[in-house]
Amino acid sequence: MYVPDPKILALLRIADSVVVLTGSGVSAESGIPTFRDALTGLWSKFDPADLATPEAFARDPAMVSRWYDERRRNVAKCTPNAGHIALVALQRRILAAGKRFTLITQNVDRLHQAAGSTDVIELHGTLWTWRCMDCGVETEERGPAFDVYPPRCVCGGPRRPAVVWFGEELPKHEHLKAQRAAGSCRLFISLGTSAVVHPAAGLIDLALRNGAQLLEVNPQETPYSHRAHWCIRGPSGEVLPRLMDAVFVSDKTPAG
Ligand code: BV8
Ligand code: ZN
Repeated sequence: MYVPDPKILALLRIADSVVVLTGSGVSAESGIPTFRDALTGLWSKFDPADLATPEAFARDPAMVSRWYDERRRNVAKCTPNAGHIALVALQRRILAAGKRFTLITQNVDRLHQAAGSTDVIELHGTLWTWRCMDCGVETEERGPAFDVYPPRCVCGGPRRPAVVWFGEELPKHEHLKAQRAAGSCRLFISLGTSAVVHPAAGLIDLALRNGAQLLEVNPQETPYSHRAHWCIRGPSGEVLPRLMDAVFVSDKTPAG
């Protein structure tokens, strides 16, 4: 049973600026395979990093768009888990105290928003939006499978998921906002990410360079574990609610 360290509880209470960076591990307990596990079943023979590229789409737009649409429809069946919900409580608590809270995600499933998180910085876009390769029109897709792959735009152009593929630049505005937050926070929480994809993982370096304390929540080690001030080895759906309870409950117990 995980017992929160009193020092991390104190920091969660006093930090005037908290940044959380999430990866696909935070959605694992909602039934969404992590990015590195994303290729199950018929996709298992592919490496996700090979499919999540403009080259793969150019080579086989039908297959790549089908993979993304299958992920979209799988996510549609999933709901936020206790870890997502604990992050909403953390954001509300910190904002209510007049302090700064920034949630940065590499995830493309929008489960943070579904749980109630606001002002989420999406570094890698989202599965729910599809963009025409010819005219650039973007549309939200919440329906059943497309009737043709790649799906076609009204202008006739092929449409792709509005995610950031390997080799593509992160959305400038989002990346800048994330860098500003990471570069000026007191506490940086790396949650459910293998922290190997850049430039997103570089935000952890930025936070450490600015003197932030680093908390890593992940069942596994990552390349940043040895630089973290605290590592909590466990699933976010279990760890976060306990952490929030410990911070909030002790806040509520009468002093003395
Ligand atoms: C770019 C969208 C250049 C698509 C994704 C240095 C600097 C800059 C770039 C690079 C660099 N070095 C290398 C690069 C190139 C590359 C890169 O980082 N490669 C890696 C593989 C080495 N980066 C890029 O290409 C980036 N673009 O650099 O452009 C440029 C510059 C200017 C002009 C033009 C071009 C773009 C990267 C974005 C790629 N798109 N996603 C899609 O989703 O299909 S990345 C993909 O990986 C997902 O977004 C995912 O979120 C992300 C990170 O993976 P994780 O989320 O961490 O998932 P993973 O499976 O790895 O790990 C899951 C973790 O959860 C594990 O640690 C596990 O232990 C943990 N876990 C499991 N269960 C739980 C849990 N944790 C908590 N609770 C649980 N229950
Ligand atoms: Zn079009």
